Amino acid sequence: MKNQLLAKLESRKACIGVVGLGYVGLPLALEFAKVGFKVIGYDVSERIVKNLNAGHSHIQDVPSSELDELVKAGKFEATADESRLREMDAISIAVPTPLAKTRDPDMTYVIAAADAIARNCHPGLLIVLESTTYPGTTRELMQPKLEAAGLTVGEDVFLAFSPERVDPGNPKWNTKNTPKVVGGITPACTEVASALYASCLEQIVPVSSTETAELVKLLENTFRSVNIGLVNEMQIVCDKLGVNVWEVIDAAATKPFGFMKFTPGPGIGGHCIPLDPHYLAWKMRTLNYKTRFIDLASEINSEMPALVVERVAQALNSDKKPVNGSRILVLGVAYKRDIDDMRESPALDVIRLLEEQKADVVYHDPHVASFREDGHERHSVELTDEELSAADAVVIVTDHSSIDYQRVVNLAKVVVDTRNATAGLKPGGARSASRTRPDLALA
Ligand code: SAJ
Repeated sequence: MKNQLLAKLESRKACIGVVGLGYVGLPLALEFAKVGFKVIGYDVSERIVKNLNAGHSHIQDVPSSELDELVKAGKFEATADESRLREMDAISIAVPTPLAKTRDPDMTYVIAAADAIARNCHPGLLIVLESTTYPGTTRELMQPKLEAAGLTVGEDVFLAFSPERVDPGNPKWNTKNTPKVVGGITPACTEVASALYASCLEQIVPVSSTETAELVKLLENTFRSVNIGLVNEMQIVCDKLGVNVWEVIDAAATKPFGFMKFTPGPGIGGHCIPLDPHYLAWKMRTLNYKTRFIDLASEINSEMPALVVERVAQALNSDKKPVNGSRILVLGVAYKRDIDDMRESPALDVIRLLEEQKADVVYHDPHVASFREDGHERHSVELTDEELSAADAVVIVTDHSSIDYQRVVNLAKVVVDTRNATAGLKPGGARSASRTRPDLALA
């Protein structure tokens, strides 16, 4: 079976399947199609399937022109028909793995995909799970389903894990040139999974097991969460000592070795960093081990929005204004600069906390025209001179590059800058409360 599959991959005669056509699955599907494979993308959304087959891409990194060309060439087609899985020789699964409100893994989508594949699997099939998940998922959740279908993993079918490393909008690193870690249930699984990705990706990094590959991803993103937590704590330390944390970090970053720059902020957002470490924490809890770094970083990072609101209250206080009834303009609500993604954005917490104190909150974000939260729609206000000068405080939560921060400083009464976006600007009319202690605020 292994040699037959390797030959099909080598000759590009294999039919490749991708389950889940989002920001991970669609770019991956097209990389396979571009090297000559027939690719079938499976997604449960009929709307996405219809649009893709019409050549319309819903993913920012996939131009519709490229998609349309591959659809017309008969190299890529999308389907919502589960029975089409039967035609596939190799399947990569890239479905969401969100966390439930209780911070427990929500494996609904992975289980649905695994069950669909188990209903349609056949000897000679390779399955690779890409979704970020707790260590052990591939072996404990996926393998039994294949064996229940009467197939032996490593002989009849092949099973591996390969973490997705897609950073949407990254101008330098993309699906093709980002090294791809691959770990199989057996060496034969690792071999065929590596051959699958080697057909279209530049660098393959085989590892000895699925747990190893699952942990690689969790280490990568826990590393970020912990280091962001560290610099957020440095923000608190510097505020109490009246030191500018940004100056400390920039000077530390001149160390040419043994240091990596992270920057403090209003908290962490996105669908990776705030969530991925909790997959590891959850698994270790089942083994009666408390992953203290993960828990502490998460604790510090999630208390940052409240600290931002405290800085706003102190800034208003120095103008003898209560938060209650003050007009606050939140500048930038996406979870990081120059994107439109709101998932887990700390701006949502900042707005909620301010409104709990009865502030009158509006927002401006050039990338987010509107968003729904707690059941009601909010719309970005135009960044007019009136809007800027009418606000009792302007809070920079996300530092989009397209904003003229000198204009903000000139017109606003007070600016709370959580991203150091106003560093080095000429002091305008605003007093910048870039520290917890406004008496130490820069003029
Ligand atoms: N953040 C900070 N300080 C920092 C870095 C980030 O406060 O020094 C905040 C951001 O504002 C954001 C959150 O943390 O709210 C996450 O930022 P991120 O730069 O980690 O961006 P993400 O969530 O898009 O993370 C993705 C991840 N990619 C994958 O999981 C494949 C991550 O592993 C990448 O390292 C990251 O992109 C990247 O480097 O851009």
